[in-house]
Amino acid sequence: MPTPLEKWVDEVAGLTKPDRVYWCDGSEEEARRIVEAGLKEEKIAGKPVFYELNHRTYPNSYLHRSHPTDVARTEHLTFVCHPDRETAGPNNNWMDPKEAKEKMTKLSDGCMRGRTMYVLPYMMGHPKSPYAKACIQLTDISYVAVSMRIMTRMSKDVIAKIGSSEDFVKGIHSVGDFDPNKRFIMHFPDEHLVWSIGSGYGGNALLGKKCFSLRIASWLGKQEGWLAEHMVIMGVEDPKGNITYITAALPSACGKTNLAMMQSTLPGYKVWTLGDDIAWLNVGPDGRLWAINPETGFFGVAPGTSMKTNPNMLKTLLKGTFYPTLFTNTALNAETNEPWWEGMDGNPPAHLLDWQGKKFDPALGQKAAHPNSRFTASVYQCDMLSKEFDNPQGVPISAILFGGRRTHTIPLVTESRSWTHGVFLGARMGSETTAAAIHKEGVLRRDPMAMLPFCGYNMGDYFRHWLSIGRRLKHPPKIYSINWFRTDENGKFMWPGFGDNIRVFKWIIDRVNNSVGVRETPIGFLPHLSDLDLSGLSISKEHLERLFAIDVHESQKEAQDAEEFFGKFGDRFPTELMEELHGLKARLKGR
Ligand code: OXD
Ligand code: MN
Repeated sequence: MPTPLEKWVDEVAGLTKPDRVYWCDGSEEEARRIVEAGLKEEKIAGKPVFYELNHRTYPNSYLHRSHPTDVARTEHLTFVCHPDRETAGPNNNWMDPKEAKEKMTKLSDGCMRGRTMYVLPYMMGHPKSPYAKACIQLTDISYVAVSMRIMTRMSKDVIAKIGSSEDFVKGIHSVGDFDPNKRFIMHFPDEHLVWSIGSGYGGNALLGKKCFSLRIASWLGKQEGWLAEHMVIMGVEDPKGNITYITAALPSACGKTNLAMMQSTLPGYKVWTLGDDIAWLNVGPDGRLWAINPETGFFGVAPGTSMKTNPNMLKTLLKGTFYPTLFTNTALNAETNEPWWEGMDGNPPAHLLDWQGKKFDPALGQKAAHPNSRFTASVYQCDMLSKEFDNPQGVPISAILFGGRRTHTIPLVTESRSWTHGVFLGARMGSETTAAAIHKEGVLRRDPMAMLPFCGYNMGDYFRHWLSIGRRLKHPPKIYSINWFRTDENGKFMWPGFGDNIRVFKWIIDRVNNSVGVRETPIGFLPHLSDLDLSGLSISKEHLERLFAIDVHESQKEAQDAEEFFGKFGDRFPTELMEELHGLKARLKGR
């Protein structure tokens, strides 16, 4: 009698018609064989899936060049298929599940012909965590199979764990023919199923990541009483050796990976990394909020990663273990066979191939590495990995940070007045678009809790869920708004950022320990400037004051804009947060 898992794999193979079905065991030897298939047999638009890099300097590292039309997440082709549109909410594209299944069945007929279907068994979360989920992804490309082995706990034990149960998370993935017109990423939250075709790019194709661990998991969390969040998890050790655990939500392109691996500039303070992208948060029996990172890898943006911005990431990439390290759409130094990207230390090499493998000509004014080029590396290669990383319970969280790229209005750090006010600060979060993005520069996009593209249900309900979690916490973390990106009249950043952000963390830890006070302002609690440790930093008093300045007119405009955004969620937007908004407006008016 076949198990439900075997039956499902047979059914998908019957539809997609691969030449071979291969069940992965997650071993090192197997990873080498799959890389080999990507080097020699499998092709993307006639070219190999992997190129071997210089293993003397970049041990066990490979370059992947994606299909040129397939370089980023495609939000407009991403659908959340709840039975009704209202449950998906205004924050998601919606399709009726039946219609979506019919569409995907048609597109998938024979889509794996000539290819191998890899069956990938993996856990999101430590297998001993009660929050861990057993998952199976089917894919027809070695790049995804190898990436998933880095990003998740992949092992044949997961097949044994699933046994004859029907309870496992399903992912069906095929690169199809990479046709952007036949590219869809469909989520079926009630079936714990993600079905993706036409793309091999990370967020569209590594289905354990954004698709399951955020979109579907946020829906599971809503039903089961926990939160799946787009957050960094880090431990900050003080000079006495006490470690405070903190999570931070920032939209894409605001430096989450750099923050997670911050190299402290304050003597005696040290950061320990637990995750750079996803946090699952639950209310522990002790009434505190606990966090686990369900992933085991970093899938970070390469351009801008340097010894100045993130020395620890570079060290991680160069470490080399039996997990391969992958570089996707970076440029290549043709002389040394090493990856290269804009913002790396040193001058551009003389003989450079661009991300598509063509000879790079700087005169053309284009970038050599794709702006969204990536590295994929195991967390176990990171020297600053927290010793609690594999603790199935996770770590207790003392502070939650909500940030974004805001050149005006938002102070360097603001403490919320309460949990509800903190949820309000998260809900009004936004970030200004950068020149690197396709959007107009400097346009503010609201992105509540950095979850707008990743919340798998109506965000009005999501805000309510955050409030209900707060009611269950006996010892809630303090919530902060942070902003490293305020600029002066010449457009120059006023705060040095990077390793100096530790100074803000030190103040937050002092607040958690009740060792410093605050100033009450209309927008929340601000530090007494003398409580900030600025030793070794040359920053004038006037400059510092401007980092915390509240312009009443700008703040009123900000509140107005947030109100318009909240209006999109209609009746589902919680009254408690509307009251926070009205309270803010009244305080700004001086009433
Ligand atoms: C990511 C993203 O790739 O947030 O992590 O876009
Ligand atoms: Mn992310």
